[in-house]
Amino acid sequence: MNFKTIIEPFRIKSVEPIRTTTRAEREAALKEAGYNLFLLKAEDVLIDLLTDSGTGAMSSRQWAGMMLGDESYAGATSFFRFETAVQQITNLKHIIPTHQGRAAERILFGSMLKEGDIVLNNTHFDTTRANVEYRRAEARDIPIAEGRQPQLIHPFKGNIDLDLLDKMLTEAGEKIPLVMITVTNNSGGGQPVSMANIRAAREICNRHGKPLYLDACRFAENAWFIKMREEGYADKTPMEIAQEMFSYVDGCTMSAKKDGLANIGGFLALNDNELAQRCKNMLILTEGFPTYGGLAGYDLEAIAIGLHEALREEYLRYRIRSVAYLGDILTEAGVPIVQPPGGHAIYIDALAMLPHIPQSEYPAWALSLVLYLEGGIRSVEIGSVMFGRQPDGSEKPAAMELVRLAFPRRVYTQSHVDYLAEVLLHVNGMKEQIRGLRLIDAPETLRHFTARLQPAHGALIT
Ligand code: P70
Repeated sequence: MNFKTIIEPFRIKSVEPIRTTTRAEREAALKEAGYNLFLLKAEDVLIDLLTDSGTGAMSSRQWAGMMLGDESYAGATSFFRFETAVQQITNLKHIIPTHQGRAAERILFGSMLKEGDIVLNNTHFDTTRANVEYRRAEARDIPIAEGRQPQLIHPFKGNIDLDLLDKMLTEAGEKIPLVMITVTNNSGGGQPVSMANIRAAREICNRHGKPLYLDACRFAENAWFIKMREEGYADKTPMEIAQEMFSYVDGCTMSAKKDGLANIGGFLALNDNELAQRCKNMLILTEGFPTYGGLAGYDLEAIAIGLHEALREEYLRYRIRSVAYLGDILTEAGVPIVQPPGGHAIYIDALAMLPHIPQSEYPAWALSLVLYLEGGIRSVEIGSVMFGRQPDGSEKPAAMELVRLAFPRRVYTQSHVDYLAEVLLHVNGMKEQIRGLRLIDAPETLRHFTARLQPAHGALIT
């Protein structure tokens, strides 16, 4: 039988209550949090779409696997199970566990970059950019032009601009120690990168003698989009597609909090023996011995199992469909979102929705606050609070002003999504009343996490 309803491919064994608050309580909580959703107490949030990172529900098999965690300091069985699981997918030689993705970034960039270098990437995400800049190097984004037009439909909007890649490697090759591709492209709407694009980037890097790395956080979702959209892949399994993706790269950084389906963890994987040795030395200095890298043995077990669960077809079909389901309702109602819907999130195009708020007053940030105020929903701004501050201290508006509604994996059901849609349509109906904000206190790097803001015109809603 071919029934068309796509169901959550799991049943629920353990539940966690969520708490409804009143609008007055949320208003007070927002004020208390300096108009920054990162500074709220999670118990004051009804539906938490701040991030899909570390917020997924682990399977009964993962929890069972955790009991097998071997907590030996060195040479733990759990490490070898983890290493085998990662190698089966990536076929990379050195697998270095880290406590999360940004630790892998710091170690890789700390071993490869010097002041004045440039890293090319389809689009760096926040911590990746910050870790490049921390080395006094430049993080340069070169997505295809289509990737910066929210409403435009294109199957692989995450692609890296191959002409620019070749041109930059020709003109400034000596300053570029590595090239990265982020799958899926998080800052650009959770958009996938095609196999053809990765393969072509590999060829270009070969011609210039440069290593190519994947920021692989959402590799399984990317593999699913390739299966669905790219010619020649419909009959391949997500595992086979992922294996081919990794076959083109010299290494990867990974946050296992995404497609590792774990609550914590990550890794750096690479082929170069000498570089791996330097990275391991740095790992020992700040993370831990190379067979645990800052994780417990049981975390390694959870990741080993999670990476493979994330590649299951019925899971990926449900995952991508449940995000698209919200996208369809919003599109139908005329709410401007990044098209087509991404793999892990829906991104609302706040510039299009709130044209009356200038970028200097952070329209996407304002919209994310109103979603919380009206419906208890926590999202995240991907706009000029996150990306507006330049390394020299100047301000430059971000390429897009987006509100990301990220879906934790296997956590919310269809009725949660229906509720979300209702709140979003309500907020869309009052959009003219939403007003912008100004920053009153912000750190120099990664300011979105801790900045405090204030309504620029007396109130958020007038
Ligand atoms: C997210 C989180 C993490 C991330 C990523 C890519 C493409 C590396 C990392 C770092 C971060 C975040 C953003 C807003 C709110 C909460 C959290 N992305 N590369 O949600 O990995 O976090 O393990 O150090 O997306 O997208 P890690």
